Amino acid sequence: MSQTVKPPALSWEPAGVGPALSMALTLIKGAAHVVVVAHSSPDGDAISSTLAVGHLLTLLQVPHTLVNEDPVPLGLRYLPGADRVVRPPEVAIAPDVVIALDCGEPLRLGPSLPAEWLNLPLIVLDHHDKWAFPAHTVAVRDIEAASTGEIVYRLLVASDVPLDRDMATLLLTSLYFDTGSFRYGCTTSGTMELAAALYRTGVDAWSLTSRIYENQPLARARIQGEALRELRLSECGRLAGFLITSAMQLRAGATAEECDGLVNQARAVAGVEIAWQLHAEAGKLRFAMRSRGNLDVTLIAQALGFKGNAFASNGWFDADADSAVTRIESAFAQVYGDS
Ligand SMILES: [Mn+2]
Repeated sequence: MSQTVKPPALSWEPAGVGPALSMALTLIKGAAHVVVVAHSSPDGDAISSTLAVGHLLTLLQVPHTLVNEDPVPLGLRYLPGADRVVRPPEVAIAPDVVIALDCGEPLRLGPSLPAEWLNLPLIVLDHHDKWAFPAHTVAVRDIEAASTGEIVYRLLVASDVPLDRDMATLLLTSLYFDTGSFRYGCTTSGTMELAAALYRTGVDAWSLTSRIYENQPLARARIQGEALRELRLSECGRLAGFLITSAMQLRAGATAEECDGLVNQARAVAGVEIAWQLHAEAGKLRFAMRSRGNLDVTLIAQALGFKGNAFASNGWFDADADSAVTRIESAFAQVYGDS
């Protein structure tokens, strides 16, 4: 049964969040035109949070435009409002308030966002550790929050508008992505408290998760098969990965975008601690590395000359495929011993 409910306040509130939410709401309610933006190359949390804030602004009757540097990922275009996201240069009416989401650093918003927009009254809702926004920013931050969607929910509660099924769909999607459907370590009893409030609107978990996890284009399924056939496992069994050539993409009928994220399939193999993938894209090789959490990726990323953290690294190789694979495998061996 679908229903609209009054969203219950969460039973805890991080320090400083309450006053920041009131300041944010005052700015929002006084705005003539709000631009809502999240980090470039948006993930499920970034897009869901953007759409959820857009939905809230609609309910509050505040004119707004939703933007992102990059398109909504293929697998998220079914979300309510996804077709409303445009690139920053397409914004027709200059904003007087900007809301940035799921991002602690202006640089991550992408190069086409006009720099002067960051001098406007600026509200940031975020759960990242890093912080580089200007001093005038109204920061609604909680680095313990499992997803930015959780902070958007707090804004909804403070706005005193009802929680409907579309909003619940968006906020649950943000939670599914950033908690790996309640599997990652960031999942807490608080996450479940929020999820319970959202499920109370009558959303059906399977109807949401089947669209996220069992809704891939045929080409994606085929390229996954191609990739897994090429899986290389190190002698110690802790490193696994694959190279996806453009010939493989052609055979599968898959685009480079449809190769994104396949690395998790390599990490899912028993005993594998760190997984990598390389796929041909625009004449180069796109690199991704992911850890299960027991081995740190940072030093391997450094050895390869890429940015990275404990869990992940991304980058590009110009080099030919064979030497790129050799460099990845020797960087692992250098950091973690005999591979
Ligand atoms: Mn996030």
